[in-house]
Amino acid sequence: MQRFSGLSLIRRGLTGQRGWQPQWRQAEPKAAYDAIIVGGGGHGLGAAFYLAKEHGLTRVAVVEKGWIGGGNTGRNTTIIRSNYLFDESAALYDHSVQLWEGLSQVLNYNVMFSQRGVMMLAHTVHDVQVSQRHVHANRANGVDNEWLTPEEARAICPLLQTDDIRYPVLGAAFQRRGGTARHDAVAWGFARAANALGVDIIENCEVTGIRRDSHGAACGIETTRGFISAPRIGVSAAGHSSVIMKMAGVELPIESYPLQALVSEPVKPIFPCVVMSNTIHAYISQSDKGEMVIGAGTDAYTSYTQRGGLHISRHAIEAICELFPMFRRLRMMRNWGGIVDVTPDRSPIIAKTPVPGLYVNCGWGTGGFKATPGAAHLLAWTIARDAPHPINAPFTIERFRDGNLIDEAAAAAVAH
Ligand code: FAD
Ligand code: PYC
Repeated sequence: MQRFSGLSLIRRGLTGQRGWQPQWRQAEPKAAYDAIIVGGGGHGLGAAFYLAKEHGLTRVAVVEKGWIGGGNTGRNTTIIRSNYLFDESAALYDHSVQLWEGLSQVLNYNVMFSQRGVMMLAHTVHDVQVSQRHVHANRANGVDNEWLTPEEARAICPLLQTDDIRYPVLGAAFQRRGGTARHDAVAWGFARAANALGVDIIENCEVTGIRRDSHGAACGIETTRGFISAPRIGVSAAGHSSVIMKMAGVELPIESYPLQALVSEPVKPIFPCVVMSNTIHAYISQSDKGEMVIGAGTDAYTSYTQRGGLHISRHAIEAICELFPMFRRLRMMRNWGGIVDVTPDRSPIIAKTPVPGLYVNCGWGTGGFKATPGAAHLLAWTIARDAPHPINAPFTIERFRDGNLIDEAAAAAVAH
């Protein structure tokens, strides 16, 4: 790692940072690797890192059609929590939260993981019952979550308006270990650490086909920069997962929708935690730069455009202004969208596929940022051992055929 004294930092800043070394090499594709990961988001970069670090596979390439972190990793509202209902999900998401807790140290890169707490509001009697069920199920699974009265919620988040509004707040579930992290830093930290272990990160290289050998096994990828062979291919391409898997003849039960977010002008630190409302489709936190980061729901129609309908973000802003009247005077700076990959039961797939040598990590929908280190860790395990880890064993493609669904619609938070 490069170290600079204060003075040398100032000198470098004033001279256009000449001499700073890139954090990862711009690798050229080689003819062959031991494993290829398709998709340079946090999940794909993380999987390459864990393949090298924990499984000794260093002839690994991450192939990204654009720039790393330019997909949903760099477009999301960074909410991290593990308060899902079912045992399988609690184990999966809490595995990830535990990895988040040590990630800056493991990567030697500050991913700015901030356990400021995630508050999920209940506005109706039905909301209260569902939320309390989650609190009880979480606690039975050793996942922290607690029920707050409106007064207790206001004590934690004083700007919250609980009464005299269209959807009064009847209480809230609060996971104190939940919070946020810096999205770009997660991609950059994994890229830098994977690169240091010998992984090739190949940007501006689109995968256009998956080649299978005479036995039907995956044996390489066609790309805009030529064919690259590998006996193990992991696809981690979020909204484009079904498109890529179709190249190998695998149909996924996934639909892709735009999901959008927006940020306000920066203001002084005023917002101590994350607040989400599933019922009125809005969620909000404050970034370390001071911007209020606000998220909306998905569009009603499938699409691959990285933007959403204006009425969807307007609805989210109306909800936020109702819950936090003070924010009516904030100016919004920009909005954007990402393409989220939604499964019928709102749970992900991290699994082997019917094609030998082909593995997939997808279906995270609106909620995969929180899972970044966990999904990456489990995908690497599954690729390296050609078998799932016990934590991801239930998250197969076949569960949709066999009926072993893990229905997390109520915990997925964003209506989709
Ligand atoms: P990505 O970061 O999208 O990486 C996939 C990569 O694959 C992309 O970089 C893409 O360019 C690449 N790719 C696609 N096709 C090809 C190809 N043919 N060849 C090569 N590369 C290809 N989750 C949460 O947990 N908390 C949140 O608060 C949250 N908020 C969200 C808000 C918004 C607005 C959005 C859009 C999503 C949100 N999510 C949230 C979901 C979360 O962002 C994603 O689930 C997660 O980031 C997925 O990470 P990934 O690495 O799998 O995907
Ligand atoms: O999964 O917590 C979540 C989430 C919040 C906003 C979008 N997804």
